[in-house]
Amino acid sequence: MKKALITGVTGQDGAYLSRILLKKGYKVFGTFRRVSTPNFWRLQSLGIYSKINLIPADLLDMGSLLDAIRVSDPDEVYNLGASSFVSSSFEQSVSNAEITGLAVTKFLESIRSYNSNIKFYQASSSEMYGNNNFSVQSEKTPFMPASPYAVSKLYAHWITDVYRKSYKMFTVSGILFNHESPLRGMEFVSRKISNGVAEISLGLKKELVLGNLKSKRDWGYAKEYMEAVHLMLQQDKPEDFVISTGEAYSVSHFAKLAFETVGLNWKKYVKTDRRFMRPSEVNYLCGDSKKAKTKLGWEPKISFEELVRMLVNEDVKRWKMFIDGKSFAWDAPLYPDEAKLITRSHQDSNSKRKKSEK
Ligand code: NDP
Ligand code: GDR
Repeated sequence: MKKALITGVTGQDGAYLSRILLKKGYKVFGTFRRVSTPNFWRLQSLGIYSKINLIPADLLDMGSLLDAIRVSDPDEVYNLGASSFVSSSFEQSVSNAEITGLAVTKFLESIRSYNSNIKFYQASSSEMYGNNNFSVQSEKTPFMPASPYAVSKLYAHWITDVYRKSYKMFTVSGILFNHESPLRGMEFVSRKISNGVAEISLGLKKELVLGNLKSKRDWGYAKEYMEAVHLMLQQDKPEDFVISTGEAYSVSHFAKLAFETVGLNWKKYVKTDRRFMRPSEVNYLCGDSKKAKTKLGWEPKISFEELVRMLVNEDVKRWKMFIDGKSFAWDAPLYPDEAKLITRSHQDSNSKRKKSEK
């Protein structure tokens, strides 16, 4: 029986990847951080919580990573753990660099000293391309990161490459473009929109406040993307792959389709506020995943329209269950109101507003 160790098992991708590996007969180990309130709702909602062998570990703590490797003795390691919200990397740039970037060297060192035959997957990101002016981005496109998160991911990406070349280890990075699902965190624009649309359609909320409506992203379905991730570690040779749909749409188009799903006109409900704009924005990302199609036999199946409808319908279903008093291990009621959070971006936008009023 193959054994896999996943960091970030409590996150969106960790949950889907775990389910794929369990179905394939793997013994799955997942690391989790001790937090004051347990956050296993994604694993619970996929019905796999009891099947995961949980190991407490923190990417900031090398000893705990080494222990996790020793305890699980894995054939494959998937490093999905990261501080993954781009906006908050502007406010917590140092911890982001340590968790998302430097931790990867600690992990690779731990693997090298325990057993350098372990295969390692690093969750790289399309954010690394930043604003590079290429109409599509492939494995060969130069990187131009535009956020502390993207810089940290780029460090992790290159150190993974260095360990592959220097020590002949099987280390690969998947450069994944945005991928969403009903298990997506609600700070991300996809779920923020689908959840907001669900609440508005049920009369629970009157408006949806967003940031930059013009930026374009290449959005796919997380479950399919995790299938590609597994395939990357089954190749004969370690290689990096872009995973994307090849289609980019604006945030406003996402909102339009989401409101149409419940028969509403988005223009009546969507407002914008500078507090949700970033100090530096990536305007356009669109991936070329031809290499994945050729070598992994992978291509996306779900269309953008189907993805948007899936998210909205699932959020409507969850809110209806909530209204009916049915309990379900889901996230929305647990999130603090974003508009009440005091962040640096909020203060910056307030001071810009005050200056412009003078
Ligand atoms: P999530 O934010 O849903 O999950 C992130 C995971 O990382 C959580 O399990 C979180 O644990 C864990 N984590 C955070 N900090 C630490 C830490 N200090 N030590 C250990 N674990 C930690 O992200 P996704 O599932 O969406 O993404 C998975 C990976 O893929 C991330 O690395 C992300 O940056 C990358 N990625 C994601 C893309 C996407 O569109 N989803 C696209 C490209 C790359 P906890 O629950 O305790 O917070
Ligand atoms: P992203 O995802 O930054 O691409 O990173 P996010 O959904 O946060 O933003 C996508 C685009 O939407 C714009 N936007 C808003 N974003 C949020 N979160 N909230 C808003 O109100 C809002 N209004 C407009 C953003 O400015 C941006 O242009 C995701 C994460 O999963 C990363 O971890 C991953 O590496 C990349 O995708 C690929």
